[in-house]
Amino acid sequence: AVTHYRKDYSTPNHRIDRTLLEFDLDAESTLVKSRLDFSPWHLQQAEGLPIVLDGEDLQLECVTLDGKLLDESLYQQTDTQLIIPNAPKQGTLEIAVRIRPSGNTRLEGLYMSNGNFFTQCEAQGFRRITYFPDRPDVLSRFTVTLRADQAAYPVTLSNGNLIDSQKLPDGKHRTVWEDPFPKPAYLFALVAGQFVCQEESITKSNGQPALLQVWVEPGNLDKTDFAMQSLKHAIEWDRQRFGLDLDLDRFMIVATADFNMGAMENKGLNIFNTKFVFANPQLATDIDFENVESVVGHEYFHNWTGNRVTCRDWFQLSLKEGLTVFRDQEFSADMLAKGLDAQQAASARAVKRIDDVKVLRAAQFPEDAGPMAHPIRPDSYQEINNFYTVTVYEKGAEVIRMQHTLLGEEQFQRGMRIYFDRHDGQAATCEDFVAAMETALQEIKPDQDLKQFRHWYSQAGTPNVSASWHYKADESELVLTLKQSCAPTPGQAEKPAFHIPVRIGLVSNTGLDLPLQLKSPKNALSGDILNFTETEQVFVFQGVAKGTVPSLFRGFSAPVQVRAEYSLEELVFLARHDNDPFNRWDAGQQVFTQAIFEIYQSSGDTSGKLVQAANLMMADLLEDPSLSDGFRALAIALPSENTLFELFDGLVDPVALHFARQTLREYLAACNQGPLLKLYQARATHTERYEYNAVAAGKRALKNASLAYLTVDEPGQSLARSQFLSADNMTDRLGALNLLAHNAEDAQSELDQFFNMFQKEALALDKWFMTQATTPASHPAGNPLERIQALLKHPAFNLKNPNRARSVLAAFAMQNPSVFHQHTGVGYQLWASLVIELNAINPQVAGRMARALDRWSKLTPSLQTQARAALEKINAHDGLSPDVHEIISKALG
Ligand code: B3K
Ligand code: ZN
Repeated sequence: AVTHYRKDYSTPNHRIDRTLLEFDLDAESTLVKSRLDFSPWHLQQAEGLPIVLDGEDLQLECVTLDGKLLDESLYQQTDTQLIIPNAPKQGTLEIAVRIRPSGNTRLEGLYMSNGNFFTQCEAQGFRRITYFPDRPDVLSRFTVTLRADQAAYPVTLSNGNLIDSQKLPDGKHRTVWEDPFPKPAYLFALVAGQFVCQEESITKSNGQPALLQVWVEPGNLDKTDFAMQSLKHAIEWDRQRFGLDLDLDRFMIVATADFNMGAMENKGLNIFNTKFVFANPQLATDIDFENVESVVGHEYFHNWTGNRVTCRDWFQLSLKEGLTVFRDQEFSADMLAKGLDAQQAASARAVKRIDDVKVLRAAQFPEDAGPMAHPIRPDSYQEINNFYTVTVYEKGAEVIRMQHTLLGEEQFQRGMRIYFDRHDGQAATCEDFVAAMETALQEIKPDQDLKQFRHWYSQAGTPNVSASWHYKADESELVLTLKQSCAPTPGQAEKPAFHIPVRIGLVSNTGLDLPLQLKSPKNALSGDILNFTETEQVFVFQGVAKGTVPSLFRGFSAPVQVRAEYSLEELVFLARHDNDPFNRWDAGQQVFTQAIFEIYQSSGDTSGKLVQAANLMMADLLEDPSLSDGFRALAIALPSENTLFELFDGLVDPVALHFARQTLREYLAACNQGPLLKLYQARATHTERYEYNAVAAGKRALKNASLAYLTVDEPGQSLARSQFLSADNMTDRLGALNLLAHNAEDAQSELDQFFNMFQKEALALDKWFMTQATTPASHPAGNPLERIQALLKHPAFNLKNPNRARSVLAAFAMQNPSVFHQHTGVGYQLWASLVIELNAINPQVAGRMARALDRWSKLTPSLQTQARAALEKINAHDGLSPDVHEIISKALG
């Protein structure tokens, strides 16, 4: 396996100033002709440097240089490149290749989905379309001609503006597209086939109109309203909050059922997984609506952060991804808060923040602690597709958020303007971004810099922060000691201290925030942000009343694992009184976590003091009318099994952990049945029509969170059965179905009804598969693995479709720990054989699925033995893709 290193970056020899592409689209054999105008990268550069083009699985027809056909002695062709040695500094290259889209199951390059053509070029798919310098620092102006059969492929789209459209004699037609903006090849896209669109015209800030279109396969126009609305909101929001306007006359979104990822920000022609476009109340849950809005926003925001300024090389991926995730998170938060009063708005924002942090803790913290740990700006990779990770994306967003915290909104926006002034139209680096922010910071705080802050870009691993404090009654001082450390990660044994922004509050025993008066060190406090920069630091606060409890990392101000010396009483106090909703939620989660661990370590005993405290806290939460429904739904929900697995100090048996969590759930349900029922019923009897907004979604969330407790036994299960039947929306219907399928002895009739109702709706069927694939080991009818094996044989199952594959395989191996980790090892064996099967079909998706055992070294010894056997089975397979090979070999260490 070849490893690529960030330090090896060198500039290419040539620019490609213009790129003309011509496609004769045919499922079995598409002819791709290109005409590339090249010039020297450095003006002073010598003659005779080679032109280096990437290409894979291409059938080369001919190469012409400045009009002269090159015979084979004048170029070198390998499996991955076409090299023209001794090339002139400047000239025109013409290349013709043939490709076979119908055989492309990898879904990278040009492929077919349901008879239509799509492309996916990021990161390195363009090289599967034609020979080209397939690297993000080569920006070119593209003009694209598409020729296709008119009847089979009436709609043909590419990036930019439609400049010509004609019928051709032989039943074919032709369109010509010109993208006014230079772009790297990974932003190229084409789509061709049978589509219909919803469209709307808007007016840009400069008074010019722009056409917005959402294209889908016929029959799906009843699912596009919300995506269109989200797009308009995103455009408006980027204008308002970032001062960034749409730079195109035409902005298109096209949905496909076969897509490796969520969506792709190709210039002016975003291609989306249907999962992040389709939304109507019957088919999409509140979470789906939220995801559609955020992904539509995300791809749109890439138009500036990603496309106008792109990445110099793929090690800089977080430059666009971390920043764009930060932007989409802020967009969603602003949308959720829109139109609410101040208190409701704060609560809606907190709910969004909690949701985002849950993802980070459940998925990114394990990544940072496992064999794939990497800095948000990696130093090396074998397969770049494996580095579209929660670290690069979500931790990357946290690193941007910390800069936002340190600078404040106004200076952060100033930093954004500096960034665009310096780098618009360029391929930039993470360093360029931080340098722009540093300039903005120093405009207001000339004595500060981001030197130490840059460690967040270069160092992997989640920092551990331990916090302890004592009160000096005589001086009315609270002395807070913070210590930070970061465990070794692959290739990084020791790490200098991080610059960690700690948003802090001091909560007095009456529940009020005290004013912050920092005595020492001088200047470490800015507003409510403590700058924590040393391995160990002591902070002394003055004027502190007795009984005051510090609230640390409010709003999750840094992506760290905190161990604070709270007593149980203090945690319960914060869960009741912290004025920061994030920390209030977090304190409660810590109480639940400790209670579950207490049960886990006592083999099921619920009489311990942590369980008792959790129960009292639960009773309080259920009765507290001052909390919003959305917040309360999160506050009463137990931490996920993946989060608990990570938090436990020592080796874990996920099956026993599941049962411990289940025991607490049953105990809390039994003790609080009355209030739970009251909460449920107050929200179940409403009759208003479904609407997606923070308040309505919060209400449904609390209703379903209450039902989740109530369904531990029959009376609650009857409620779920009637909710399933009477639901007028997918949130309530699927919520009930999930609970029945996971808890009731028999949910076959509901599962059958759901199947019959939605058998023509692929995304709803994915949910049907997923519900069953996540049935836990505690299910009363026993052995859910048999059900999963049956799902794999179901006529509607299809490993080639990534959404369907994920709905069973990822659901079972990553979201169903008690079945996946069953002690016999059969779960691991099933996973291994599916990864091997998928490896041959779609290496990129197989690479994702291959990560299910990343954290196997945290399993109990006998499970480790089973896990190793499964990993070795995959490793021994002939013909492993680089994607799967990298993951498995790193896991085996
Ligand atoms: N930029 C795309 C990522 C596609 C990568 C495929 N290997 C999605 C996004 O972050 O918007
Ligand atoms: Zn992105």
